[in-house]
Amino acid sequence: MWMPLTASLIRPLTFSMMSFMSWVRSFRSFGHTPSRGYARLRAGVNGLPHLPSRRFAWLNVGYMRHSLRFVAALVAGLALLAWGASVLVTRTTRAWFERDMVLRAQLAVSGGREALVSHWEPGHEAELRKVLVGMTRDERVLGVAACGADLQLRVSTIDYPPSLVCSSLALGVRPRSDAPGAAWTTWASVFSLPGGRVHVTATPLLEGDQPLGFVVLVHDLTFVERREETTRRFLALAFAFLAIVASVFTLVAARLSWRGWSNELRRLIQGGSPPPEFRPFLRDVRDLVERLAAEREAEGLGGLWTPQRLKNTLTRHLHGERVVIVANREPYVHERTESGEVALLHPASGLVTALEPVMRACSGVWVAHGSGSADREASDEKGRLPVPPGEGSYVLRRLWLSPEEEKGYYYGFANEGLWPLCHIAHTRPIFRSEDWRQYQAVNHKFAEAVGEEVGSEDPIVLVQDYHFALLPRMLRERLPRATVITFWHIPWPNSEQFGICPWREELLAGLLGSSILGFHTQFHCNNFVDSVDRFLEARIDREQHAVVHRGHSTLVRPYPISIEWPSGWLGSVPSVPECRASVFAELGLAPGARLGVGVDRLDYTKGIEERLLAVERLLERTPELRGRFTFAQLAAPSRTIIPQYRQLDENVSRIAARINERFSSGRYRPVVLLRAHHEPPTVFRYYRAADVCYVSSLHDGMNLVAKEFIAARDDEQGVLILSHFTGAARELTEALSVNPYDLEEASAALASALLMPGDEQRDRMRAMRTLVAEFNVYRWAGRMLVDAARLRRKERLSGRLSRLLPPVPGAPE
Ligand code: ADQ
Repeated sequence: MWMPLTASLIRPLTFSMMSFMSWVRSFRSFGHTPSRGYARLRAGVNGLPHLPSRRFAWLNVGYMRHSLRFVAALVAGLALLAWGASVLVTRTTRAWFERDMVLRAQLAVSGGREALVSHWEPGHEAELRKVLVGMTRDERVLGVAACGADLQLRVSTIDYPPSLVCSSLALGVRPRSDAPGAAWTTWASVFSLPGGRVHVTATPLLEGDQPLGFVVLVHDLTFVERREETTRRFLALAFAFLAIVASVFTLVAARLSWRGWSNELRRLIQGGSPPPEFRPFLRDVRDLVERLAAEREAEGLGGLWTPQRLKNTLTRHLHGERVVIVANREPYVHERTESGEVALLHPASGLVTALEPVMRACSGVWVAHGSGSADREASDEKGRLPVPPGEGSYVLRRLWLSPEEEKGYYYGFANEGLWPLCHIAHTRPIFRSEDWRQYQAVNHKFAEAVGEEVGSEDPIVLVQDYHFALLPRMLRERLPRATVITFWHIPWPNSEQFGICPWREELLAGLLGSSILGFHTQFHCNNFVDSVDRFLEARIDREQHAVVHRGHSTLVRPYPISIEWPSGWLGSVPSVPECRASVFAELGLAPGARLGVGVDRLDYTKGIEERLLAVERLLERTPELRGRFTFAQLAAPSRTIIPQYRQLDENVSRIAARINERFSSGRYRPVVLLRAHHEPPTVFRYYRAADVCYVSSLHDGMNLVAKEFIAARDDEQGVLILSHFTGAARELTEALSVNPYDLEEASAALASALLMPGDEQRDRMRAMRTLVAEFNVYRWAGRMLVDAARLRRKERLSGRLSRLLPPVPGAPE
């Protein structure tokens, strides 16, 4: 695998590694979203043609910088050492000198003792001075004095400093005034005099036991200081020399080993075999090369991901393999209206919003439950029809479910069990064994339908969402060589919460039939892996982000979903001023009024009650907005046969009515509840008309309404208020982020949004538009398909290898 890597691949690789490292550094230091960091990494990879022409030129710059850093550290260390050594040497030599001076003084006094004693008596001053002068023959002795037992100066030489008086020196020599001669001791000290520092020794002069007085010898200390200075200078020079020699030797040695290392690397690039110490490093490099090469190839010429680019990726990596999507919701619903006509509807579903453009780009088959009242009439006897109508980019295969199946599988197990289990919205999950039976049966039914639609033994099947947790394993058993990519569109709870599901092991095992299992965030991946760890016998490979269960490996990765860019619906809506005018006319708003919007399925996870309560709080605390601010809530009825959803519908209506009762005046109503399914052009018209869009989910895997609002605002105006508890909040950091439960915070955010200057709105909107444009749904699908392609290549290679290897005796066939 390694051998065919050419120099031209390694050079970009090394540069990419640098980009990667700088990305990691900047990512760490700014604590930014991975997506931004990733964009910067990509920018580094795309900039490859501008590589410096000299091989490893950047390494030399880096090498120099490292060398300088090393030399600076070495010199600083040695300087510190030199300073410490000089302090130590100075102290030691000074102590030696002082001890030496005391000995010399004692020697001088004991040598001249006889002469001193014989001339000590008064009247012999001239002779005594001569003796003292004799003692000053040593040039370092500045002066000598003889002090009597009465502590008065007897005689001194001419240079003896007058400030050194006998009575004060006696304090050191004679411990007490009545001390006997035996108690008198030699005493020494250093004094600072105007002429410099001197060393003074006072030595007692005794006759028998009788003290006659003491002799004071004053030594000049300047010569000691001169010697100390010389020693210090010598030490500094010696250490400087050492620093230079050590630096040169180390740098030369490092240079030689670096050259050896890079020669070895070069040899490897040219096809040599790696020495053992290189192998772990090479494994990492090879992984990185493969990943970057796949990414670069997938990205083609760079720039935005488009349908064409996704198509190219599919052709290049998966040889145009037919993609089969399995989702409960169909992208087009045929409904018979009250007037008897058949209407074509686009369902209110984040999954459909994201996947439909992908399917248009990839072709293939979308297998879904045919839920529309006129669906059967619109499809052939197998439930197939080409879509989008008039375009026919792919095939929709509808599956018919009986009312019992729909009740048990969809409303029961999926929406009364798994949906509340996975969302922290304080609604209890309900698990009924009859629902579970239907869930198993319907998953089975879909597995059979997929079997009919795939065109080969190793198809690519994209399984969507919590309705099909068992399907991946069923497909694996039916089509062992299939690549099954499962995407879980809602959060995955922590293992403790997940553990309350009576069929937790079956669900986990079912999902682990996938080749790749995707979630919106790393956090949800971690929760899933923790659940596996807790409830299944499986091996978790944290390095590869994979789970190996019953001998099959599943990659568990985050793929944050997005929307198509630019949005196809923008073509069917008028300009922003026209949208605003038409929406204002529909709602009966005055021209200067301010408008907020919310767009959701009527679902308790979306925080619609909290949103309306925040509007109420806003009007309470900001009376000047009464009569001027209107909040329009587009709410598509959803899962209405489930009691909690009916209850939510009632609550929302009640809260809206109360707010309207409190703050209405004349024709003004602060809350407009548009409880209906609206076709995308209407939804986009509202997005474009609004001053603010408030997404207040209590828990949401991603939330595509937030991204749609951004896509709709090509005028770069409008403010997005986004709940912390959405996956989108991790990417859209320029939105006003709120805790929807905190009504004070949420109402304050609404007030700030309405006051936000146009420039700031533009800056925030522009940043978010750049991000959504880059991280659009084609990129989301492209990344999963490229990962799938890599997996298929690996499996094919290992399959080929196992066919080539001789069978192991005794091993099972
Ligand atoms: P949903 O829960 O459906 O998706 P979301 O991602 O917000 O939530 O998508 C809702 C879609 O429905 C949007 O395209 C929106 O325009 C549309 N819609 C909402 N109200 C409507 C109305 N009244 N009329 C018409 N259309 C309406 C699930 C997860 C999300 C995840 C998506 C995609 O719950 O967390 O973002 O899947 O993975």
